[in-house]
Amino acid sequence: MPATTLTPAIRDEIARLGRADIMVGIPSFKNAATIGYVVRAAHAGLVQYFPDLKPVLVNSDAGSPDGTQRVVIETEPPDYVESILLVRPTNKLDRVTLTYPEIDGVGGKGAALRTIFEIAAALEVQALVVVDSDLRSIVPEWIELLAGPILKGGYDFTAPLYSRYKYDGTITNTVTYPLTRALYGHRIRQPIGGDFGVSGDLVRHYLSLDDWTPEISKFGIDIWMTTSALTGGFAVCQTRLGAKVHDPKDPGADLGPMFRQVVSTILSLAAQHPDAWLGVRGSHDVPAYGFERIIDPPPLEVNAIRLLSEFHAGSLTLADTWRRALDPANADAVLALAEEAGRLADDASRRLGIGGENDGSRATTLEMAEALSTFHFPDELWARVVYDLVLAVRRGDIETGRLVASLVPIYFGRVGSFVIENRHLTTADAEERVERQARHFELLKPYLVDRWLAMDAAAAESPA
Ligand SMILES: Nc1nc2c(ncn2[C@@H]2O[C@H](COP(=O)(O)OP(=O)(O)O)[C@@H](O)[C@H]2O)c(=O)[nH]1
Ligand SMILES: [Mg+2]
Repeated sequence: MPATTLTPAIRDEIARLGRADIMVGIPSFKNAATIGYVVRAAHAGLVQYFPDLKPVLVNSDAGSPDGTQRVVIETEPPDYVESILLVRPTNKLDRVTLTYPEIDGVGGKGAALRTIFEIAAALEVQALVVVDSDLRSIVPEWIELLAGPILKGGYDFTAPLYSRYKYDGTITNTVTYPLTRALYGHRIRQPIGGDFGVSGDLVRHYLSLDDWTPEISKFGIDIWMTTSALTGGFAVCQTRLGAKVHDPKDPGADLGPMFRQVVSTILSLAAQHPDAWLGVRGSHDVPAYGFERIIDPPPLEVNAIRLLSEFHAGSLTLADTWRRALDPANADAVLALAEEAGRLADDASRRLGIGGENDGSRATTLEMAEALSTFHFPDELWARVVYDLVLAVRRGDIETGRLVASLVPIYFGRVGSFVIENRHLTTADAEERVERQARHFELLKPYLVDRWLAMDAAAAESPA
C-alpha cells in the first residue's frame, strides 16, 4: 500500500480518539439522502450488541457537495439510541466525519476505505465493520452479524450473504463469484458485496501490501479486500444479512466503469498470485453465520435490448482486440453471438416500437426478454472468455485497462442472456443457474491451468 497520506486534520482526529475496540467505517459520495439511516442503524448496533466495547464510527467522504457530512454529524443525538434501546453502554460513541485524501490523485471508494484502514490500525481496533452509505435494508443487527465472527468466532474476514433480486449483482454473478470460487476454492457468494467485517490483523495486513492501483482506489477495493484475505491465508466466513436494498443500477447503463475497475483488479491479482490457485481443485463451502431469513428482494428492471445492442456495437469496434485477447475458437464464437445479438435487438426494437420517440422506457424487462427469447450465451464459452483474459493479462501485450474495457460489451451479452433465460424463473431458481455457471468455471479450470503452465514452460525455454 502506498505510504500514508493522512491529512493533519485526520491525524489530529486520531490523536483525539486515542484507541478503540470496534469501528464502523462508512465510505460516501453524495449520499445525504440515505447515510443518516445507515449511521443510526450502525450506532444502534454498536450500543445494543457491544455495550462493553469502546466504539467509533468514521465516515470517510469524498467532500460531497450535498451535505452528506453534515447529515452524519447532525443525525439525532447519541443519547436517543440508548434511550430507545434501554442500554447504558460503558463508552459513548465517537462519531467522526472526514474528507479522505486522494491516493496519487485518484479518489473513490477504495481511497475512502484506505483512510478507514489507517484509522482502524492507528486506534488498534479488534474489529472493523464497513458498510455502504446507500443501504436501505441495514438494521442494527448487521453490526453484530459482521463483527461477531471476528470478535467471537476467531475469523479475520466476514463477507456478506444477501438475498438479491435475480437481475441484481451481475458483476458478482458473472465474474467475481465464479472466478474467486474456481481459482481459490472458496465459495464466497458475495465477494464484492461492500459490507464486510475485518479483524485488526487483517487490517494491518492490508496496510502492509504494496500492490495498490488506481482501480483499487475506486471500486476495485472490494475484490482486493476479499482476494487479499484469501491469498494471505486469513480465516474467512460469511454472514447472512437478509436483503440488500440500495440505490439500484441498471447493468447496461451504470456498471461499465465499475466492471472495468473490479475485473481489472481480480484479473491482475490472479496473474500475481498463481501459487494461490494453480494447485486448487474444486471448491468448498465457506462457513455461514447468522439466522437464515426468507425474504423477497425488490425487483429490478433491466433494459435487455440495450444489453444486446451494446454487445453487437462493441463487436464492430473491438473485434481486433477480441481476436488478440481470446483463443481463436472463442473469438469466433463470441463474434457470431454478437452478430446474432444485433439482429435480435433490432427486430425486438421494431416489434416493441422502440426507437425514435419511444426510448424503450415503457417496455418491461419481461417484454424485452420475450422478444429476444432465442438468444443464448453458453456458460462454457463465458468461462473460457474469462480464463482467456487471465492469460492475456499475464502476456501483457494489451494494457489491462484496455483489455478489460474491451470485455465490457461481451459481459453485456452474457448478462443479457442471463436475463432472457431467467425471465420466468424465481430468484431461487435463478440462483441455481449461477451455481451451474460456477461449476462450469471449476470444470474448465484445467483449460486455464494447462495454458498457464505452458506459458511457464515457454518462458523457461527462452528466458528473456
Ligand atoms: N468516498 C467515496 N465513496 C464512494 C465513492 N463512490 C462510491 N462510494 C461509496 O461506495 C459505496 C458503494 O457505492 P455504490 O455506488 O452504492 O456501489 P454498489 O452498491 O457497489 O453498486 C457507497 O457507500 C458509496 O457512497 C467515491 O468516489 N468516494
Ligand atoms: Mg450501492
